[in-house]
Amino acid sequence: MRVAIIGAGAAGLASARHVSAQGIECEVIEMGSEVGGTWVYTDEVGTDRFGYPVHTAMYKGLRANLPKEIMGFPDFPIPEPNGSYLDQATILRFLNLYAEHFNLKPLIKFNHIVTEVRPNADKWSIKAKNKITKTEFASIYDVVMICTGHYNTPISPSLSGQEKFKGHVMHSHQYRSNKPFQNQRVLVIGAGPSGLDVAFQVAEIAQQVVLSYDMTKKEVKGEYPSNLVKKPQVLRVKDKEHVEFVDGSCCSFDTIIYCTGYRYNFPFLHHDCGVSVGDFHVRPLYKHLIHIEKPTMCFIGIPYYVGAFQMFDIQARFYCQYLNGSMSLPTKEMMYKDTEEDVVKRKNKGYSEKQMHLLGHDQQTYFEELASTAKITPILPVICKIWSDSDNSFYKDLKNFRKYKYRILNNNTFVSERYIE
Ligand SMILES: Cc1cc2nc3c(=O)[nH]c(=O)nc-3n(C[C@H](O)[C@H](O)[C@H](O)COP(=O)(O)OP(=O)(O)OC[C@H]3O[C@@H](n4cnc5c(N)ncnc54)[C@H](O)[C@@H]3O)c2cc1C
Ligand SMILES: *[C@@H]1O[C@H](CO)[C@@H](O)[C@H](O)[C@H]1NC(C)=O
Ligand SMILES: *[C@@H]1O[C@H](CO)[C@@H](O)[C@H](O)[C@H]1NC(C)=O
Ligand SMILES: *[C@H]1O[C@H](CO)[C@@H](O)[C@H](O)[C@@H]1NC(C)=O
Repeated sequence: MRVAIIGAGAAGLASARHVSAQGIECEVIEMGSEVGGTWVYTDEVGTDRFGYPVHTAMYKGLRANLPKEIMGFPDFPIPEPNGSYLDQATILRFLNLYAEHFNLKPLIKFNHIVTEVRPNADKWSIKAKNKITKTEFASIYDVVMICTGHYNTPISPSLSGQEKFKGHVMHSHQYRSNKPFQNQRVLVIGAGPSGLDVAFQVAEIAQQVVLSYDMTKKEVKGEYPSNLVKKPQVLRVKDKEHVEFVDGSCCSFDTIIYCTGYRYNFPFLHHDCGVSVGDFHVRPLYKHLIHIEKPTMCFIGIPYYVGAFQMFDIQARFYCQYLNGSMSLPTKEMMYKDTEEDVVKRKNKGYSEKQMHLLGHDQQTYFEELASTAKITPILPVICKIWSDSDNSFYKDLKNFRKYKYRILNNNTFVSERYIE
């Protein structure tokens, strides 16, 4: 059996580690020149020096918004000695350590961008292009694991009257540092993790920052810098610099930064793969993971708002139980039924069509389902408890939440205490 793993970010690395541990031959195809995916920083935005889309949204000075105690892999924790909230370079170093520890780098074909995945009888034919030599690569695999991430194709809504705006307009995907915004008036749209983090960073240097978001949905509390104000949604762009908000107020800006998220995008999937990819969903997947019609294809990392590395690990182990014959899959009908039940549960909880892969505070339930279905080691409850605690602190006190350090006491309990750097 030959397995192709597309992408060498955290998800691809966890997959390669567990697949190769089965003694199964696997090859990782990665378009970048190093491991780490999202955690690799580059000055490039838009397209890279080879003319391909830049993958990463990483920016200077990014510190993780989850503590290191839950950002490692279940049996390969992050060894750093000090505070809980690590910076980008440290996480990237950790992913390299992981890849070296499990001897994964020799499995990776770097600088190869996958251009097509297509069914070929009961196998998969994959085409890739070497970005440096421009030569084509093609090969046939029995199994394909798609680990290409989903924070790389930005969504930017168009504001009414946007064409009138003469300032700079960008998406957080292109944000690399706060330097360009010195003394500017900046409008940040969206108050998710990126919007908040970017707004705080830009406020350090800008004249004024306005953070615009749907204030009826989520209250973002805590202490704000004095030059950062919150406003409701934009009504329209009035002229070359003025933007009017739904509360009737109006301000002028030099720059608008959309922090309005990303959509799923797998441009290399041939139509015959039978995967339906919408902005906010990928179908038909069993457990958000296995292609129901063609189970030799899986996606690692589709769910979001989750302890990502922990999830990649348990998803990869779940899939390996299937690959190595320890678990057989239910019938297609049963898998569709299972997926449909999940959709109904979500609707009953008030989740929208856009939230079909959101886990959040329910991630423990998902992990338990994977563990009990495949009879694999579960993710410890303490991990999900820390995730929830950290997430609550983020929204309660964005300015200070990273000053806490977590300590795991046992499978179920933790303490967090103020940590002086
Ligand atoms: C700004 C930002 C901050 C974040 N902060 C945190 C945080 O603090 N904590 C946390 O847990 N998570 C955070 N995340 C989420 C983060 O995305 C995950 O932690 C994780 O890194 C995702 O891993 P991945 O392997 O799924 O995807 P990626 O890291 O995106 O890796 C995908 C890989 O696939 C490769 N690839 C893509 N397309 C192709 C192709 N066609 N051919 C070949 N290779 C391809 C890419 O080059 C890349 O290396 C953050 C995300 C962003 C964008
Ligand atoms: C951790 O803290 C110690 C003591 O302050 C310091 O010497 C060390 O360099 C720090 N380690 C890292 C990785 O930051
Ligand atoms: C903690 O969880 C692990 C993994 O599920 C289990 O093997 C171990 O026995 C648990 N420890 C305690 C004290 O319950
Ligand atoms: C699949 O195969 C063996 C049985 O031979 C299991 O004991 C393993 O744990 C393995 N699964 C995974 C996920 O490694």
